Amino acid sequence: MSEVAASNDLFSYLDFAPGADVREAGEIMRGTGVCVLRSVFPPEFIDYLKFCVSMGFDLADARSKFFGYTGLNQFRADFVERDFVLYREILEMIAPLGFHPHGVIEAAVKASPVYHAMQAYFQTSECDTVQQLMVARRQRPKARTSVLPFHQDVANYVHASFVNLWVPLIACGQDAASLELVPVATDELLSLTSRSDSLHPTVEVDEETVFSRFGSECYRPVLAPGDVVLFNQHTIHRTYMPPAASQTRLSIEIRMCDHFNPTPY
Ligand SMILES: O=C(O)CCC(=O)C(=O)O
Ligand SMILES: [Fe+2]
Repeated sequence: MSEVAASNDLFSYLDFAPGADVREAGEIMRGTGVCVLRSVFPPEFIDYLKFCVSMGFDLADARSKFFGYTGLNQFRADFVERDFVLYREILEMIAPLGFHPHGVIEAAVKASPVYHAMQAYFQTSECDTVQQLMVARRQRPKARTSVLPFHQDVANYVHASFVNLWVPLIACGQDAASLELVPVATDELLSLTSRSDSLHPTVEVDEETVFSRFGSECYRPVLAPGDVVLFNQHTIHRTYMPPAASQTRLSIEIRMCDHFNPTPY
């Protein structure tokens, strides 16, 4: 059995098949900080998102190359090629082309079982998407700098309380990068690395700190487009790059909060 399959067996209690009681998933998440819901978004929705996200990256890359070519790059440091694009930037780039995905995303989330899991997790009747906290990500197999080390999303957004609906737009965990998550709920903000060579010094938590506090059994879900990983602002996680990865992974992070207890962002 492969290492990843073994890891999936160990964490089958976090893995909810289509038709499972997703309210239970939301409640389990209160104890583990993470769960996976299978096949919750239809292929048409995933295709639409993939199209919007790919277009966002294509435009960002073209812009970056163009400014490099004109020499204007020196004045436009924000146009360097990146492996994440803020969701709001994607909206700005593609709105002039007639694409307005936000209504589609809100409607798809509200019509999916994910929404019931969110209601159970937040113990609320209504949840909202938080556009400012949403990001699309591209993980190329050879790119090293965008592989995120262990972190908690709250490090970037102190005081915020949200759930990340991490939506893979291609199959991941074998041929493309997935996530590695520590299935232990905590509301502690862990201390950041003191390593001077960290590529992500504003979020990185040392692996030794994580393993000594929580053990080294991490959940590395193998995911299909349409599945969603749910985890909260304190959940410890990092990019998992399978040794055989050859595909570029695209994903979108839809972040949601309790409508009656909104995040300050
Ligand atoms: O996609 C990844 O590899 C990391 C994503 C992440 O850290 C997040 O969604 O908060
Ligand atoms: Fe994160």
